[in-house]
Amino acid sequence: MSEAAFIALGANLGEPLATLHRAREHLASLGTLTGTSALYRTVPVGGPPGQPDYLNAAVRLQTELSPQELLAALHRIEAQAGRVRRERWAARTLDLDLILYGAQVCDTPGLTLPHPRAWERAFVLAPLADLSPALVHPLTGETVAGALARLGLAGVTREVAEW
Ligand code: PH2
Ligand code: MG
Ligand code: MG
Repeated sequence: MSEAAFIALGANLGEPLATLHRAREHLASLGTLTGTSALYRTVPVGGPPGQPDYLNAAVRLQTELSPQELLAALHRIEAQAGRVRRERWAARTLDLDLILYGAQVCDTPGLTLPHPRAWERAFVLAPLADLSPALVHPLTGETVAGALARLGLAGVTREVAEW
């Protein structure tokens, strides 16, 4: 049985747009891409000062992979993009976060679903709203559009619709 997964993409080192294009191609090999958000330029949230702005986006992937298999695949794609894990929230060539996997809820050392901070971050919610504004958080019931209205769009600029 396949499930709809929402994956957030972020990059702020190297050549972010080329990296996101390559990442989307890799993601397409994990199932069927059924949606791609617009591309956003966003001010870094947290982490060391002086980082470049991020490019952020999101995709919807219909996949037969389990959440754990999908997460492992996301980590492989990050590694292929030259991701080096240093301090938390440091600048990175590529970050692929599994935001939602159907309505599944889990909290294990390696994987928390939904992604624990997604509904507090406009740089995740703005791309998600392009895909599914009425999508609800499985635990709180808050929609993506509702959370985005609550947070506002400060620091998040829609760059291009198609990329
Ligand atoms: N990712 C982070 C921390 N801060 N800020 C922006 N604007 N975009 C991101 O993707 C991002 C961030 C941790 O993954
Ligand atoms: Mg992240
Ligand atoms: Mg991550």
